[in-house]
Amino acid sequence: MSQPSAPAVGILMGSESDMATMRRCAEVLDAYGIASELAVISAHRAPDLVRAYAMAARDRGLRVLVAGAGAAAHLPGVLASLTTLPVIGVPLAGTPLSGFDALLSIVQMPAGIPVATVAVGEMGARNAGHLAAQILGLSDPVIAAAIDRTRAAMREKVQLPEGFSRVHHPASPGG
Ligand code: RP5
Repeated sequence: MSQPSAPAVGILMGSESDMATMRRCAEVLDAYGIASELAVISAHRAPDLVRAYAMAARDRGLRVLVAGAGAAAHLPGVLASLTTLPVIGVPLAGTPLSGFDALLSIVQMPAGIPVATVAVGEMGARNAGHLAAQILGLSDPVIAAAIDRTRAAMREKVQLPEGFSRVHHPASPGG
C-alpha cells in the first residue's frame, strides 16, 4: 500500500466552529492533488500550540500555511510572526460584525510580516486553496499543469451568446 504523502499545506483555524468553512480550502487542494492537514489551534486560547506548530512547520515539510479566524482574528498574524513560510489569512464571519472585524484585523499587518489576505468566508477559504496551489506550482510542474487545467475548465463555462456577431447594437439616442 502506498504511503499517504506528507502535507504541504497546513490549514489552521481558531475554533472548531470555523471547520466547515475551512474544509473548503482542503477540498480545493485535494482537487489539485495537494496533501494538506487541518488543525484547530487558537491564538488566544492556546498560544503555546500556535508557537510549537509554527516553529516546526518548515521541518515537517509544510510549504504554505492557511489560517482562518473570526472576531479579533490574531491567528494568521501570530503564525506569520513565527515562521517565514508564506501565510494566507482567511477572515471568517460569525460575529455581529459579519467578518468585517476579522478582515481588518488580518489584512492590516504592519510592513515586514505579511499575511496574504483573501475574501471573508467560504469564498476566501476556497481562494486560499487556489493561491496556496499557485505558490506550490512555482516549483512543481505537476501542480502548475493541474492549475492550467482548472483554469481551462473555468474558461469553458463562459460563453458568448449564440450568434454573438449578429447581435444588434441600437444606435445611441441622437446618434
Ligand atoms: C475565533 O473566534 C475563532 O476563529 C472563531 O471564528 C471565533 C469564535 O470562536 P468560538 O467561540 O466559536 O469558539 O477565535
